[in-house]
Amino acid sequence: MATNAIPSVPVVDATASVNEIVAALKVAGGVIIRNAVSQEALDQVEIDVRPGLENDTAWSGSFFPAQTRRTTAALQKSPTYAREIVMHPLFQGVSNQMLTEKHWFWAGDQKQWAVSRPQLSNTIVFSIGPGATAQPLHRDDSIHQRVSKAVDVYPEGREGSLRDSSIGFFVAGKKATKANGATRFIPRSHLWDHDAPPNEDLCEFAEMERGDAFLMMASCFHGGSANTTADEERLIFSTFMTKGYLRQEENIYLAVDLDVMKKYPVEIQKVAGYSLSEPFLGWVDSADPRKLLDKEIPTNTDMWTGIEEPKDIIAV
Ligand SMILES: O=C(O)CCC(=O)C(=O)O
Ligand SMILES: [Fe+2]
Repeated sequence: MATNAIPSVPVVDATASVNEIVAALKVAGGVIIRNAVSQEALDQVEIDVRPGLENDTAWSGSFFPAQTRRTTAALQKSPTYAREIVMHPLFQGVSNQMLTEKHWFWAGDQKQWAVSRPQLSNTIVFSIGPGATAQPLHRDDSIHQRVSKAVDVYPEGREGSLRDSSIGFFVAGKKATKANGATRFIPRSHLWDHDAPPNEDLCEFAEMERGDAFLMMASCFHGGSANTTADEERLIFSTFMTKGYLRQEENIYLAVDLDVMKKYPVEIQKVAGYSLSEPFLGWVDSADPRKLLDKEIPTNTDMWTGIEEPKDIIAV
């Protein structure tokens, strides 16, 4: 594994294309997007989530410092978070390109195509206060039991689409600096072997202005850093998308009330997990699970038609 010539964190503007960001992610494993989310949207999200942060208590284990407060289930608390962060076009575009899978299988003498589109995995707001110690460097893909093999370059085609389970999108709700504990990560560690241990010396800091975002493959080593300031809160809106056939990290079906989910547009309902991973994964009453939100969804009929190859789906 080549560890020389490590690129520092690639930085793009919010006008960058999905293809540009995917290309940078394949090389470095993480990309900063400047001005990803508007200041007005962040103002509203902060109003929506602040009560949840204020009600949280200190973590008593070792994964989070005692000075960190969290609040989850953003779809329950903030339609603005759902619209402006979860559904951010670059986050969704990159996730669709890197996490969608398709395959075909025999049904008698016919080839049938099935597509599994990504879904939301979790939403967590982190408020990390002064005095917080550094989180251990870790890979978030261990929640899905991932054990990676070392590669020099991110594989193309189906092998590439199988490599990563999830992608994270960390939006800065306040300025994130090295001093106040910005997320540090090891560029290119998404290409490493499972056995290779993290090394603090190789870390880069995702320093961000309010509204910037850090997009990261879940196989990258990273962690929140120490907040050594006297009075600065680091506020991060953290969201992950995962593959359509893996279990969501946050149990969104239980965390978000059906009545709240019903009010969202269909595209947000589908991303939240109310959709089938083709051919048959996730049904309710033998039908697309959106039947719980929309009585018009039919039952007792094929849930998908897999006759044509979906050519629009680009494997990474
Ligand atoms: O605090 C951060 O910036 C990252 C948090 C994190 O990586 C985690 O909780 O898994
Ligand atoms: Fe993490």
